[in-house]
Amino acid sequence: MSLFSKLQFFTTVNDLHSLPYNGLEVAFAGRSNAGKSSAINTLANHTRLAYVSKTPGRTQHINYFTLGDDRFLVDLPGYGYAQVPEAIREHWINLLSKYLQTRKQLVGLVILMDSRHPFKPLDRQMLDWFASTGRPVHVVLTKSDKLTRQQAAQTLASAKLELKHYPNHTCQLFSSLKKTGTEELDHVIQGWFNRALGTSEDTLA
Ligand SMILES: Nc1nc2c(ncn2[C@@H]2O[C@H](COP(=O)(O)OP(=O)(O)OP(=O)(O)O)[C@@H](O)[C@H]2O)c(=O)[nH]1
Ligand SMILES: [Mg+2]
Repeated sequence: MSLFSKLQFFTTVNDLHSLPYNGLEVAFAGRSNAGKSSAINTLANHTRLAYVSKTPGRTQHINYFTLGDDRFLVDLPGYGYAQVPEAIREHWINLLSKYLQTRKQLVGLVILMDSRHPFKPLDRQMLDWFASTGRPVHVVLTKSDKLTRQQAAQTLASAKLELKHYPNHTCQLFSSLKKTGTEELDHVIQGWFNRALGTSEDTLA
């Protein structure tokens, strides 16, 4: 059964002091409009669990969703949106930096990038901040429905090359619109939780 079938909204927080204390979590990071909230809805097979909008910069808080058994999925505020006032952008970048480098409960990071223009400077910055923890990263190349089959294959191949220098980093194509890539993403996240909990995937499958 999908890990996400019981996904439920848990809480919204605005600063690092208010993060839930217990449990393990996997976070979704990415530029504003990359498709983070859409991907969460797609995984949960629920159209309006996480807030999606045509206006970039909508997710301006940290939204926690529970998967049950003290496991959480975290929808982080999008970065890189020019229309957000400088002071707010700076607040979130500082917070993301600290969160990625210090959050002990974070067992793995999913970075979502629009497959038409991945690996922007701020995406690389997130990769670098999190690399210091030695924990795994999964890059999700979103909106793959906007690419031809050939473009999608090329994008995936270059993303793999980009990630060669990072140990423990994987990537995949994904489309919320077509619901493609959901099983692979579900599997990666489930694997991280299982490893962190010290359970083999076989026993939980
Ligand atoms: N074609 C297509 N559009 C998508 C896909 N995923 C998301 N979108 C669209 O992209 C826009 C942004 O999606 P969101 O999921 O809100 O993006 P986000 O990363 O959560 O954005 P912020 O909350 O601003 O950080 C919306 O208009 C979505 O409908 C996809 O797989 N294919
Ligand atoms: Mg969002």
